Amino acid sequence: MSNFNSKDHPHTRLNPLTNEWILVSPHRSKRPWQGQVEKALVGERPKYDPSCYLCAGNERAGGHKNPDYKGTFVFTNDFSALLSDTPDGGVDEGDLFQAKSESGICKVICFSEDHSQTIPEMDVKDIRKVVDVWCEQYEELGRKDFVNYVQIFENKGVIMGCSNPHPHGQVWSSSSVPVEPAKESVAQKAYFEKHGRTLLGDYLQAELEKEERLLVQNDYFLALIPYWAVWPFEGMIISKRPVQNILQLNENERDGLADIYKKLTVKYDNLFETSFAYSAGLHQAPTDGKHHPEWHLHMHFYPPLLRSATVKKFMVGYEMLATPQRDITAEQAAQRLRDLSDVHYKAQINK
Ligand code: H2U
Ligand code: ZN
Repeated sequence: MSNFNSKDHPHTRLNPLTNEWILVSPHRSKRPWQGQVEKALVGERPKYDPSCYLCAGNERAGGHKNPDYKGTFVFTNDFSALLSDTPDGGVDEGDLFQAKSESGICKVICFSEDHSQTIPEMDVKDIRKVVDVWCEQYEELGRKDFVNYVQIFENKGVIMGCSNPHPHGQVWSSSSVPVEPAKESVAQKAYFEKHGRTLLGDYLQAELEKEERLLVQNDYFLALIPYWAVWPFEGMIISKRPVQNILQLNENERDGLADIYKKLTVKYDNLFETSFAYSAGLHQAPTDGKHHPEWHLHMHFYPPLLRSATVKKFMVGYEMLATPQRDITAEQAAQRLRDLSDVHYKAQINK
């Protein structure tokens, strides 16, 4: 009989969404940590910042002026990485030099006119407006002939390269399906063809039974640390109903998405009592005009913090050259987040 147990012994785990493996080294998390557990000393932000390019009424690059908006506000990125009028063509010089023209549209979404807010501090009814904008953008951009994928995401926090604390996210739409969703497309299609059910539908059911990686849930969505998580507190939100994209969500499910987005990010902020940085984004079916029954709507959260408000995990060395590696297991990380209050730490202080 094998003495192996995944709580103590080094092992690799499969990410079935990408068909890639990660390395888990649980024995290493037992080594002592002598660093401080610091809280980030960040002052309160004003509700309006005259120097912020996302605040209502202010000027952006190129002389554009934001309207006096309330709630959400969407504009085309003034420094778009993709352009809608790229000429067709590319480079085709044998196996070694390949390039393809790429078109697309990039937008910025302000989540609120209130410069001081973040998702975990916003009311669910206001986050719902963000979900509605995501739906509008997926529909409007996805409808265009040259757009085959719509990537909605949020970069939060300076350590994630976010340029501005004003609550905002982005949408980049492109003519090709980008690398990460393309890998997930292949894996989900293979699973659906084999089982006749979505990969994430089956995964969600299994995790509901196992319980050890669950974080929070409501009637329509579940948030968990995936079995194959790479980042210490990596999270995933999965829709309980196997929908292919956000447009298929009904009114209650849209509210449910806003609710779980807040619930998960409140847990995150409470972990180190800091505004928890991450890159997060939706993954959903390509907008290539084809039917995608294999696709199952979900959202990834990739937060870099490891031990405190200032100590992050570095994806360097072995991770860059060989395989992504983690010390604390997904189960330990989930337990820590589960044990935290569901009330935002700032709201607890103000009570
Ligand atoms: P971050 O989410 O990474 O902070 O990016 C904000 C985007 O805002 C960034 O892509 C755009 C940048 O190009 N931007 C404008 O469109 N107009 C501006 O005046 C400044 C920044
Ligand atoms: Zn602002």
